[in-house]
Amino acid sequence: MTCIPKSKFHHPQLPVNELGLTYRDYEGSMSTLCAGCGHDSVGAAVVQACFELSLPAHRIAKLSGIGCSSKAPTYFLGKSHGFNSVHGRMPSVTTGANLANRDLIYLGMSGDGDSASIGLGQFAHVVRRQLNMAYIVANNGAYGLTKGQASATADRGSVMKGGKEVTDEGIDLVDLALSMGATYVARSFSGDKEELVPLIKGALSHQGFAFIDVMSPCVTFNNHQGSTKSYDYVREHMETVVSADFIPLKSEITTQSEPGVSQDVFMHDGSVMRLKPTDRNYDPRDRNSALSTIQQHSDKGEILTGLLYVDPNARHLHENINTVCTPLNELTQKDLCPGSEVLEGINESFR
Ligand SMILES: Cc1ncc(C[n+]2csc(CCOP(=O)(O)OP(=O)(O)O)c2C)c(N)n1
Ligand code: SF4
Repeated sequence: MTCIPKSKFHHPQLPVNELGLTYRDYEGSMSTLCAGCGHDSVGAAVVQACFELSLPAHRIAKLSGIGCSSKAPTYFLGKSHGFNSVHGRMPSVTTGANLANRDLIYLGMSGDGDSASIGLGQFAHVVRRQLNMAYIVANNGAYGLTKGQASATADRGSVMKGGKEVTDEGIDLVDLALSMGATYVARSFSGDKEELVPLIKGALSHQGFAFIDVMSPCVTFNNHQGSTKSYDYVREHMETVVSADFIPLKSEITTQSEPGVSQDVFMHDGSVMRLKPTDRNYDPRDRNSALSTIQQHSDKGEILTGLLYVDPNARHLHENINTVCTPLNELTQKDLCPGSEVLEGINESFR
């Protein structure tokens, strides 16, 4: 419970990162989610990723909408900036914050209801604007917080807890993110920390819009037989097409990528995603082939996981609209209002 404070004590020999911080320093309040909820594992993976990247807490801003998934940021990165916004409106709040201060690392945490139902319009536009952020959806195919109604990602033909079959086509957010121009797209499972942590590290380091759809089962309302978002179903149907390892810029690359087995993709900031496609014909730098492969697998009821698409030459909103490198919130009155003479000159140039 959040009213029960977490103990600040930890084992004196816990490993520390480059900042001298332990994993515990990246945790948040005590979780109030149901025991076994996938969202807590997603939070733990975020903590692990930020610890391993040695990110200073004050450089991260975590934003969310409404839902159990959107509550989850309270339980990680307790020393970072945080904003719990309105249902489905996290993207526009993040856009405003990012435009005002481009120097922070933006982490959006959302649910499938938050992003694919009420927030679908906001989701589509934040992708096409290529906001520089990592956007995680903890996807359980249901509205957990309001007691288990089907969300827009629930698959057609799957059965909800009350016994009703879903009759509408489900929305695949990975598909949508790819079509709208996301430059880093991955899918994973809350129960697979080994796969998820490097994907989150890559997303936080990506200079562009990074999206991760995490299958994150709701143990209370959508973990029964007939659900396609339960722990059992996801475990039985997931197939990793490209496993990724993240090598930060500062680290020495000690081994060579093996030709035909793995490939190194150099990101904007010099860090490296080392990719191992399980299917030799799958190229995670080819958007069209990613789209068709995901579709083919989804038709067979399979869930393709791993880093599905990456554009190492990605651009983001600030580059597209050519803003100054200084964060806008640091500009002074003098920078913003250079005086009547300069204004006269600008007006003159339009005559
Ligand atoms: C504008 C508005 N409409 C509806 C709600 C009610 N509501 C709260 S959370 C939620 C759905 C949450 O589902 P999801 O985003 O999938 O998160 P989960 O709880 O499953 O993690 C709804 C419909 C609300 N809070 N605000
Ligand atoms: S209701 Fe579902 S989504 Fe919400 S905390 Fe419980 S298990 Fe998680």
